[in-house]
Amino acid sequence: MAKKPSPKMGTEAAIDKQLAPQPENTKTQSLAPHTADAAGEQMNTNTGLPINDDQNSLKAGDRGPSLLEDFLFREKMTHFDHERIPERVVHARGSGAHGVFKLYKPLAEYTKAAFLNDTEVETPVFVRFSTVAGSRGSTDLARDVRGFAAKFYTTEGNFDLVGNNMPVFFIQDAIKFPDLIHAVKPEPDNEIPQAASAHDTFWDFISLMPESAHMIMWAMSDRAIPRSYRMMEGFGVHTFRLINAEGKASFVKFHWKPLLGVHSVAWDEAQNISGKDPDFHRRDLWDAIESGNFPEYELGLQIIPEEDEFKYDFDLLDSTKLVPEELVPVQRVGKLTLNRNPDNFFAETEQIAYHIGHVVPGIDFTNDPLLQGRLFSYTDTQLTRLGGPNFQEIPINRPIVPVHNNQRDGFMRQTINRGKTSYNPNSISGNDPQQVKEAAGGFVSYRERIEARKERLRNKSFFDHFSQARLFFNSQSDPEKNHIVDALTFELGKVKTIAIRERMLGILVQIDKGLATQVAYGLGLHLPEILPTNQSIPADGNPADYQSVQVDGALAKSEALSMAGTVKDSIKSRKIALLAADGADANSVKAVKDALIAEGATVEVIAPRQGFITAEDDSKIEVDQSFLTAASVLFDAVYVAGGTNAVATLEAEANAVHFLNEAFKHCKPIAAAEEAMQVINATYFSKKLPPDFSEEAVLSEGILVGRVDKNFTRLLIKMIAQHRFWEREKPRLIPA
Ligand code: HDE
Repeated sequence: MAKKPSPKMGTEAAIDKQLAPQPENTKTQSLAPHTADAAGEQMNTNTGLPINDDQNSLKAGDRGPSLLEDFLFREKMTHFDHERIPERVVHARGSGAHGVFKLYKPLAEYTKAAFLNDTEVETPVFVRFSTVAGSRGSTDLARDVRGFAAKFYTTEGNFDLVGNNMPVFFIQDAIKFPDLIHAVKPEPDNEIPQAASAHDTFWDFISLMPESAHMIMWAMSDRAIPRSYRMMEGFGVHTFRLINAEGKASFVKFHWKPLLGVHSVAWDEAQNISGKDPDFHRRDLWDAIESGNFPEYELGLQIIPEEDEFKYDFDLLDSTKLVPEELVPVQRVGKLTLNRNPDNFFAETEQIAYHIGHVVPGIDFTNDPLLQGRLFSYTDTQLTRLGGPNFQEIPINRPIVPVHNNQRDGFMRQTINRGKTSYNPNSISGNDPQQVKEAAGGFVSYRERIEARKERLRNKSFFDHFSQARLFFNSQSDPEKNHIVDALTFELGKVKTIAIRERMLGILVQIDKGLATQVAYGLGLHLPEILPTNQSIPADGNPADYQSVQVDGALAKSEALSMAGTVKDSIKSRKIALLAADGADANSVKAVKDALIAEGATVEVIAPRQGFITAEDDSKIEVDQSFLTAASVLFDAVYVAGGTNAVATLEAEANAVHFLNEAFKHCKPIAAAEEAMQVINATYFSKKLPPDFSEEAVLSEGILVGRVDKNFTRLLIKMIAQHRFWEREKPRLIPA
């Protein structure tokens, strides 16, 4: 008979401590027992044997062959040989951070989820951002969707909000996901191209899937090349359900709204960043957190009463559709702050396992066929990626509440379950662990009434593929529209099969004729006649499944879909390049630097060489980077210092002039001290300067030259906060 040992001593007490309920908000503390720190420690093997020599393998004589006996060598090398695990089949490239979520107001009216009811609690969260198509080592700046996955460690278990930075998806049914991913990944014969959708197989598939039209508009927009993970929105994509304590359900769409606004880079810039710093987003996230510029996002909810399920001209269960914010406003209900970098990339960011099925009481699913398929895929993929069914025991995946069930054994089991029973019901252990009654917090699936025939079909309410694609395009500003035209012309221009390009034009023309005309022009092709909507369907497809339904009276424009009106009131955490050389005017350098830093920006002095430059007054100015290590694409704005000798050097320094030309090309704010006009005159844009540097001109053109005083720095800050001056691209003549 099982005997409860008492009193508990030594290791037993330690085990009890681990198994005991954890106090709230203890994800960081719960990771502590698993965290190793070698500071001041001796080196030993995995069995604890102190190591005397880690430099030399065991040999027969000092020049002799190595010996098989060398168990120290073998342990070290065997571990190393097995250090890699399969990367994620999608979203392989990612970066993570710890944070906390704090609620603004209790949401009891809609949900009984504890973490959405208590405004006092700080719920620990781990977020992983990612690209989708590229491998683990691929560039951050690929044109791609970004993953935005958040694991909330709540007192009722883990809730995972596994979203993207775009509110819709390419396909309506999960059964098409393997096809979509096979099409976008590098082509299977030569594994080319890496982390890019600009190739035949992707566009072949897309041109045959009209349902992807809306998502393609997002993927070809600047949303696909964010300036920073800190400056992009997040979306749960599917419609979920919230359930309150009375069992009443509402539909909900989840949003993340970044407090710094939504900002992007230029496509040419993105391609350059990929070469200069492929870790650009990862570094940006890491550096921001290290320097205390904690990324912040508000959790937004679009709540739709159950009675309104059929109120819209699209189906709430169709993940290629969004709910326009004009129809259902986004309520901001709480804030996520990312405040701690991981201690170890592999143990935390790589091993974290998200799953859309990790919900808490008060949050439930709908019958969205994309969502339903995901419910299968996530656990399934972790079994291979993390090597078996015990991945929930990896420290980063453990909930902050203790886990008790009758699951046992399997590869790498960590928990030492006591007792004789691992089944339920049992009488030997008092039927422990006990099921939890609904009233006491036990999870109960939403009692949805379903009367249905089993069949492989899609409802007609899913067939309007173009109205929201058009809504998105029509909602963009002119520069944003131009970027979409350019992106499509670039991507389709890389497609070798002309028939695929033509078929895509057949899709685009159904979204917007002007858009299709411009892309056709760039490709040197004729615009196809507007096709009856089912003609772009594969011969063996079921046309009825694809025929697009045109909806009359749909919303013409939605401000929320454009980035033009985003937050532009802060330069916090922006990176400013300060170009200088020997003889720089120390006073104005200091004035500009101090003013920018006071507003939360980072300033780096870039000069012809590293070390120090000697200023006009003989003082020393520390250089952060030389023109060799720095590049304009890694900065948000540039300022050229004054000082007679400095400007003469910079004017003659081809790299400095190139730096400015490139910043101009990418529509960035450019400023210079009055004397540095000489350097500006060496650029190709000197002929395009505004007639004056009045406040109005500066804030519309993004160029400021003048005497450095309080008004200058005030304008400089206001100008940088605008982010980009896309209007500059209008003449479309800005090579660098
Ligand atoms: Fe995923 N997705 N997905 N996905 N997804 C994965 O799970 C899948 C979809 C998303 O940082 C995989 O652990 C299917 C939509 C993110 O670790 C896999 C379908 C959205 C991440 C998987 C979708 C996402 C993943 C690969 C179609 C936005 C990265 C590794 C039904 C709402 C999470 C893994 C991280 C990862 C399957 C579609 C978001 C294979 C079958 C829609 C952010 O399970």
